[in-house]
Amino acid sequence: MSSAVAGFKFQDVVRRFRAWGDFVEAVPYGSGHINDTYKVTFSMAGAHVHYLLQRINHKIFKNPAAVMENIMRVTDHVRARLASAGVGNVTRHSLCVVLTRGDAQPCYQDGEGNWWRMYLFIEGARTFDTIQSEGQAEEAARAYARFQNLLADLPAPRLHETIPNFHNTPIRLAALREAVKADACNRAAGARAEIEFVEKRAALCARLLDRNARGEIPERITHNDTKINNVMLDDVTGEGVCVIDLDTVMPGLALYDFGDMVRSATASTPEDERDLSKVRMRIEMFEALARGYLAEAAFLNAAEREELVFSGRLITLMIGMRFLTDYLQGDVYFKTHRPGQNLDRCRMQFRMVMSMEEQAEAMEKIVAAICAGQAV
Ligand code: ADP
Ligand code: GN1
Ligand code: MG
Repeated sequence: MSSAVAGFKFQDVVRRFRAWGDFVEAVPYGSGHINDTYKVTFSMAGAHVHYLLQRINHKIFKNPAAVMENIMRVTDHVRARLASAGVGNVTRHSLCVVLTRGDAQPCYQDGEGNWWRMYLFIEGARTFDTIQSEGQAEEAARAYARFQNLLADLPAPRLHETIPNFHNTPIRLAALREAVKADACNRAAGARAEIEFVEKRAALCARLLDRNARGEIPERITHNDTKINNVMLDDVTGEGVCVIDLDTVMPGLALYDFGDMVRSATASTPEDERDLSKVRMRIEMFEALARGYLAEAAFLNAAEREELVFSGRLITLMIGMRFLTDYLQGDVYFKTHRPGQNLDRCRMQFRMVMSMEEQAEAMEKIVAAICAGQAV
């Protein structure tokens, strides 16, 4: 029975929430890079019930109350839309926040300044760090596109930007250059090839934002962290059951979401693979993603369709730049489990960029064929 993992007295935290029964245990869970996540078990009159407890990383999300306000609005809206469409089992298809006892707040701040939140635990489904089949890629892409569809009519006001300029690639490039200049940990010399890799591609960074500024690519409500392990797939049917990890749902470009799906779902290896000879963009996974996404994302305009392939390359380059920046700054942002892991993650991303560059023409043909099929 782990009642005090990582120094926290979980009994004291969980009793703040409207989870009934007897606390049994809290076990670290999942492989996210940002928050601390625990699977919590309660016994309700002898039956075990699970919840998902998270300590929000408030160094990264500097305004946790704004994050939770977004999440409440988004999940309430998604549930209402699903219910009015006659979808059953709605609480399995949207994250459900468990409120605090008494004051009914979406999160609880403890005496040490930690912010905690609790969700219903989605049973009978799981996430994958590396996907195994084209069916999984297609289902994941469908689920993310449905999520974007469901939020298209979210009433005003605009959602909070929980991390400003999150996908602003020119700003990410400037941050990398600053980190190289400061070289706080004397690591830049060991990452020369990676820094050069980025500089050679610097001209690509502003492409989507420029088209956005010209009014060609619209702002939408997007997820902004559509890594493949942020969508739960049903254990039996394989269906995309629920989109999770909603901290970064905010105004963005739909292409950021498609791009991050391409980055994470087409990868042949884990994100920190050191044997780069194993790393490649699996084109059959790309085809499945594009099929699934385009089947649901009828809202995409011509300019967005034109940039689907490019978005994968850009987001992969940008996430690689972020891993590199964090490596140079001393691993202060992403969780790491061994020395050099952020540099390994960066190298793996850049190998994926190369693989996408090599296969760009074939990827474009796939998108064109799917779009042509839809036009018929
Ligand atoms: P992070 O922001 O650190 O990535 P996530 O919110 O993605 O944290 O949660 C980490 C992992 O916990 C997910 O990849 C998923 O496997 C699991 N998880 C998150 N929310 C739920 C939930 N409501 N039910 C079941 N599992 C969940
Ligand atoms: C983080 O939270 P998680 O692990 O799903 C990061 C993403 C990166 C991803 C890379 C808030 O996602 O932006 O793409 O790691 N989330 C945040 O694996 O920075
Ligand atoms: Mg996550």
